[in-house]
Amino acid sequence: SVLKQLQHLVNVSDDLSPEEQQELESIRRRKEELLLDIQRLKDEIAEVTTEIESLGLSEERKSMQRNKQMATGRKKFNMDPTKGICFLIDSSLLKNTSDDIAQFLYKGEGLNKTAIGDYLGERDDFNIEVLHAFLELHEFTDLNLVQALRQFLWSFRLPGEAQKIDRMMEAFAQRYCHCNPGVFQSTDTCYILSFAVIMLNTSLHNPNVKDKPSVQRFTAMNRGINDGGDLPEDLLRNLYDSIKNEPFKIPEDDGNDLTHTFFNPDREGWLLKLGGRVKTWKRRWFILTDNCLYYFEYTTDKEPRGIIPLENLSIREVDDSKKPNCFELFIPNHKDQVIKACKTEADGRVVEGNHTFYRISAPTAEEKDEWINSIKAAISKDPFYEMLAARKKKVSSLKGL
Ligand code: 4IP
Repeated sequence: SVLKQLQHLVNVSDDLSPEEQQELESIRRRKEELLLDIQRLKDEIAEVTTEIESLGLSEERKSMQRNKQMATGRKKFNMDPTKGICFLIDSSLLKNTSDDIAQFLYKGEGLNKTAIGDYLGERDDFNIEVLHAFLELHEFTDLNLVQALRQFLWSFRLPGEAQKIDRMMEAFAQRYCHCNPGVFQSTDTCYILSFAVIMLNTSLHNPNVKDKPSVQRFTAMNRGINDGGDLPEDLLRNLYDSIKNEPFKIPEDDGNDLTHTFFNPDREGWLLKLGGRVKTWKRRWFILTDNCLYYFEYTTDKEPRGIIPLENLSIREVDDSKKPNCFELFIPNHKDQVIKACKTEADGRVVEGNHTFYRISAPTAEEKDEWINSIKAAISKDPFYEMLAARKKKVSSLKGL
């Protein structure tokens, strides 16, 4: 409106009185000032707009850079969990607190579940702290043990090392008991039953395990584990049914998980065996299972001809002038002692064996190596069973109190 007024005055300026001329002049000045103000405002707006634009751009650039670093961190974590975590902390993408790291692992975005398992299983105090923080993110309230285990075992992959598994299952048992007070007498009970359930899963669903346990057997196997007392039969029956109906889903099964560790498939095959007293070579069907070597005359035989418990035995490769690919089972440092074993005589009697060593020949060098490795694995003390045995002992000793 000022401009309009001005225009009008300009049009009529010739007929103006000196006062009006003065007023006109002042209006002209105001107009110029106004135009200058407008220009200044426009400049300011332009400046701010550019600033906003450049700000947006650098934010975008920054977030792109962060994403890139995050991806690098994840890759590093998958290759070496500890290095990956250090990298993410150094890049300020992760706070150096057990809670923050636990959150990161629990979310697990782009992370390899084996690497998560390795990190959580480490013996370092800080890793143990993270493990407990990680478990606190799991909500087990009102879940039965199988449901809780399903959730837990899906969030990472159990490492193969016994001590790591022990720490993780211990932390699991503590968390489960904390969320469900009163279900078990102690965390040891929960720990032992968790293993029993994992082993049951394999027995029921691994095709290599021929002998499928019944619910009665499962219940019987878990007698007395509740600090000397029995767990309610309903509870055990429910767990059994749940596993039977739906096996555990275990992430990225590359053959190195807990179920495989516990249940290596049995080795079986034809081998030649040298007699004890009478040194004749006999072709026998051998089966390696339960830390014992069984041999049969025919693959279809129900009863073995002989059973060799592997406890206290050692194995070595040997050269034989008559047969290739030989190995021997023997008692270390007692070369003349008869190995504890049994065999069935031709008349059906079961008698003790006569061998101070068992010499065996495999059909190929490869099979010889495989047998040696499998037997060695069976002979060497199984840390998992030891670990479980220790718990069971602890629990049953409480019974005596
Ligand atoms: C037999 O030789 C067989 O080799 C037996 O093997 C063997 O028993 C006997 O050992 C040996 O005398 P003959 O058949 O020529 O009599 P298998 O039982 O597999 O047939 P082992 O203990 O090796 O099974 P001794 O120790 O009983 O002589």
